[in-house]
Amino acid sequence: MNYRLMNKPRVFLDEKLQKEFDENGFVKFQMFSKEQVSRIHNFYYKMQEQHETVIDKKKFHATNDTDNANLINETDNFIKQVMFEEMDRHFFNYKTIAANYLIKQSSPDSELGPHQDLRFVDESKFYSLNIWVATQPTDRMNGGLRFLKGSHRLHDTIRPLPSYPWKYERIALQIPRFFTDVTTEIGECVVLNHACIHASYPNSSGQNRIAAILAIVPKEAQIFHYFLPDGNPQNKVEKYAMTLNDFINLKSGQRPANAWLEEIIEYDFSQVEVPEFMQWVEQNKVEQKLNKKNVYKSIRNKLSTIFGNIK
Ligand SMILES: O=C(O)CCC(=O)C(=O)O
Repeated sequence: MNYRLMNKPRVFLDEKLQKEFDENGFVKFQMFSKEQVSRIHNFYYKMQEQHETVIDKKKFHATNDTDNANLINETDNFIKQVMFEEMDRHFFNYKTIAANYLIKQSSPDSELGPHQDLRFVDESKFYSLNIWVATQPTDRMNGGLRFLKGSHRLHDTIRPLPSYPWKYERIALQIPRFFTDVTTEIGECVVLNHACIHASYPNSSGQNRIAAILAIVPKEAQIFHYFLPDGNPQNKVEKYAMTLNDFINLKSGQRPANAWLEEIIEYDFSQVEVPEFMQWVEQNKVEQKLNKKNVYKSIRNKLSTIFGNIK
């Protein structure tokens, strides 16, 4: 088995899934049973009251946003317990970060615009990813996911908190017309590279949309939290080496209390402009076509081996 793909350690057992993930920045497949999904669903409702302390402020929120260390810890344990029943059938050489619920209330304000997730690892050598599973089928009516295919390869970006000077802010309005929508059925998960630009539709279904996520990284990757104070003084990003406990106790907007400050990085947050983005879009289209051709070729070759020459 080829352990490294695109010079980064692989985590998928299935080479086809790994390839699609590497090329597109996301991949969807059936991972959970209905029964597992309904356990994830029911646990959310058991903890609903503690969870929904932030819903007046945020129509989309994660368990972490509650700043409730007990709830964050219990949720993390529960989601991991269910997901671990399936993890080793699909992934290897990984370690987990945190698990969360992502709640999207039915509201026009629940839309998530184009963004990249936080950076957890040195992305020149590794990637980090979310396993995302919703507890009901999803589509554009109830907060379905959307992706800019291949965008994890566009730039090596640092995405710090609480200040988040996003490198793609100036082109954010251009992005949605190039999105690929991903619908899901019960038990299907979407695995997404944290560096891939993605978004989700507002939920207009009249019911909460509940999803669970688990963040994982290749086993040998050191996990970091990138902190940039509000006001973004001189683009000086503090890079902290983190344990899971540091994440559980991390308070929004604050430095991790006990984590080791590994280095201070002066990162260039200068913006990607429209012409550069459009050039990338064109080039990416060509690459996607080539990839499709190569997939077709390899299927042809396999069939030829089985059935003799195919015209
Ligand atoms: O659940 C959603 O609607 C968005 C998910 C997302 O952005 C993520 O998992 O990074």
